[in-house]
Amino acid sequence: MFIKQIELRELRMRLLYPFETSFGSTQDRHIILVKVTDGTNTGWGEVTAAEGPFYSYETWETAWHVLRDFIVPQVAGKEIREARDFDSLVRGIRGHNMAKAGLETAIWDLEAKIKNVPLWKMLGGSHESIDCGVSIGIHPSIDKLVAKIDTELKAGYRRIKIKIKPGWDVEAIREVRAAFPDIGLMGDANSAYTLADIETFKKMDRYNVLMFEQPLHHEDIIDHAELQRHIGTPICLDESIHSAEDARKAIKIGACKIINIKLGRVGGHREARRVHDVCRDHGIAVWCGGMLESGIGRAHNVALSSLENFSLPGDVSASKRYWPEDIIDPPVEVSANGQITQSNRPGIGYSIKEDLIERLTGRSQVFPA
Ligand code: OSB
Ligand code: MG
Repeated sequence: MFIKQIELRELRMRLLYPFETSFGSTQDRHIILVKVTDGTNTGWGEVTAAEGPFYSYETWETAWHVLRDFIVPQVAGKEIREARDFDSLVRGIRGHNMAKAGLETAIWDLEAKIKNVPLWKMLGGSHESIDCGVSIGIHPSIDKLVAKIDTELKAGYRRIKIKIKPGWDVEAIREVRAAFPDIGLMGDANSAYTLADIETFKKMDRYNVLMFEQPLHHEDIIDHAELQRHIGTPICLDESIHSAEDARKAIKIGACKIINIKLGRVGGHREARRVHDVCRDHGIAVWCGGMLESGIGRAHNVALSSLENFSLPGDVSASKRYWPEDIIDPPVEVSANGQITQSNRPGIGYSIKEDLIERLTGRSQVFPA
């Protein structure tokens, strides 16, 4: 596979609604797209870094810098056997997994298009349709949160995740559970707590919650293992897991019973699959996380979720929950029973609306120039 040309584009896209987590609120997104071609076929990937260094240290601006100055020069003009060989070209660059994943996932799409197979099949996936959940941000009141959950349940979603933070936790969980006694419910703290908050988790432990996602520090596994010993509700790690090695160690010390896999956080499809395999081998369930992606990142998440051990509903939901108009055609759609069906077209399986992308583009750069 000859990596003839790589194009970076920075898009500005406004979410339909602001999304609030324990680390802040976002609505105006900057999305970096990566387009890669061998001269005949084209692959697309998305950088999932956010506007500021709050979920992780990466931002769309650091990703642009690291792609332009370090990652792209290692890859443009090179011949690689398979997408999985991308790793060997960028091994010397530490961290910046979201920047790497933008290009890595584009190369997977390109390889699948060259081979004329759907990406999910090339990845070795088996789920022809995937179960979908939603992630619901912090709301101005519990009544508004309950109303939002009601809407999402009526749309068919199979699992509800609410964001929690100190002051928006025990009561929110208790009231949501009272309003919906039987739903699959979970809370995501995005690292808002410390071990001093064990009592808060013991209180929330009573409401039959599926899991608490990343309750403690974004780089911790030790304290998570201690918290897990005090509560029955499974802990799911998000921020702390950047590789299959991280997953192996977290599992070994009992820091989690579930792992959320995000392509950006782990650096792309190859490492995502390795995390998946480590978890499968240890009986740890995984699900696919989301980063408020455009349709391109979303399509990659749908394909990834086809792997066998993605056995819990992910944060992979319909395009129309996020965007007035998505940049792929058709948009990602969720059926009335809360599922997305895999496309059987080559690569990510969706058409790219290049005219719309052009209109949304703030800046772009082509390599080699
Ligand atoms: O922690 O899973 C998270 C969004 C941005 C940053 C971090 C997270 C999230 C979400 C949203 O929960 C998932 C989505 O709907 O894309
Ligand atoms: Mg999370």
